[in-house]
Amino acid sequence: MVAQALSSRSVERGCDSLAIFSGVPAFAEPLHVGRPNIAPKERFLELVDGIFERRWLTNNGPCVQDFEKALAAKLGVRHCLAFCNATIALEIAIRALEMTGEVIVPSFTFIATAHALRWQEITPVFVDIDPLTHNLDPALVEAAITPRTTGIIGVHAWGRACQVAALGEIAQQRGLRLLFDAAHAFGCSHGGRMIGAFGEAEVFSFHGTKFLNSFEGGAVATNNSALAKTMGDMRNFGFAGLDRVTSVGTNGKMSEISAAMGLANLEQMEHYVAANQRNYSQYRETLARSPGIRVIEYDSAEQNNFQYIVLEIMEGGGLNRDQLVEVLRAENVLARRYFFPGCHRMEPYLTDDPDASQRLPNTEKLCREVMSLPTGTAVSSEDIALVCELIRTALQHGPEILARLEPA
Ligand code: T4K
Repeated sequence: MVAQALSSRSVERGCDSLAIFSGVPAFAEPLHVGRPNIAPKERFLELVDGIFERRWLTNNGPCVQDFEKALAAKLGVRHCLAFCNATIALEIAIRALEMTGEVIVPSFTFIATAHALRWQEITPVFVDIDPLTHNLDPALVEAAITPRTTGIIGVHAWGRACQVAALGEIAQQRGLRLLFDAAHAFGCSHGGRMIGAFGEAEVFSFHGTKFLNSFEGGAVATNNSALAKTMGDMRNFGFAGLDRVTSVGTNGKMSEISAAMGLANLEQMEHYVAANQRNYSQYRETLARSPGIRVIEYDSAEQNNFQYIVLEIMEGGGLNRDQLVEVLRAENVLARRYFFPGCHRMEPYLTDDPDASQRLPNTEKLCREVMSLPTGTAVSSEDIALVCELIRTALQHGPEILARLEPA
């Protein structure tokens, strides 16, 4: 979205000009969080031509094989298996790792992490996160282990790595399986090593909203060849060869058209990182001096994909996060409250354990304070400047806005 989206009015004028009062949105069209990064159409169509010529549409076709090779090379892992989406990939990895009973996960994640367990009659045990990193707190993980615990799934929220060494140590000492949900973390590193090589396996998402997309898609990276073989069979109905089914399986295959999009996007990866990093720096610099806002940080010693612009709107100031989101949505800036309200407040988990929130104070707080802003290749520098102006105006005039929204 570029200049034509900007309205002529200046947002410096004060809160009268905000669309929540004036009804005239700053953006003529919605500015979304999660607009896909899209490869040049010609390159994608070139790969699609090959699919048409070969008449090979799915079932481990050449595009999928090329995509898997390219992913494994990028991540520095022995195996990278492509899947139809990350949710099925998580389910298969969980099953292949023989997790049962209880598995420790954060509640501060997309619902798919918890559902991938519960779908298989495994209880996700929600553990609180570190308020700074937004990732699992290893000390609390250790404290949550029971005789029924069989595994830990860490989530690298926003692409920032979990404490993989501490979690690895706990898993090893307590005989637990260790899997990472790396849905956000393609192209990110930890300790100079690409995320993908940690734990027993790591699961990426290539959904349209992700840094690297294949329309829908996912992958599991692992250095364990036996595990890769098991997951590969499960992905294909349990077939271990022609006419030979050796275990129960499902259909988790990636199609050729998805792999073509994945390959075309992979070639653009550096361009996407550069755009995201530019956007992130602009948001960060512009909002740096705004009281009550914290823009999450990325470790400059690591590789980051900068896919998420995540703000914490501290409570106790003027507008709270929900009110700010409401003000922005009126302007057509569709900020999102990921991962509100937390998995533990969604069904069936809320009914299973209605008191979980008491154990999860940091999750609860972040679910009230965190919001994501639009970024990616579809967002221009002018868009960001205007979004930041709107945020600053809204926060500066917090008390006045509140008084007008909720007249006494
Ligand atoms: N683990 C974690 C930690 C995850 O975050 C996710 C997915 C998963 C596992 C599971 O991965 P997959 O099975 O999906 O591969 C979105 C995505 O659907 C979901 O993939 C993602 N996480 C989650 C964080 O966000 P919604 O319900 O917010 O999607 P939706 O439809 O509201 O889209 C978000 C925005 O993106 C929209 O406002 C418009 C824009 N958009 C979306 C699509 C699909 C576009 O502009 N174009 C598009 O094609 O879940």
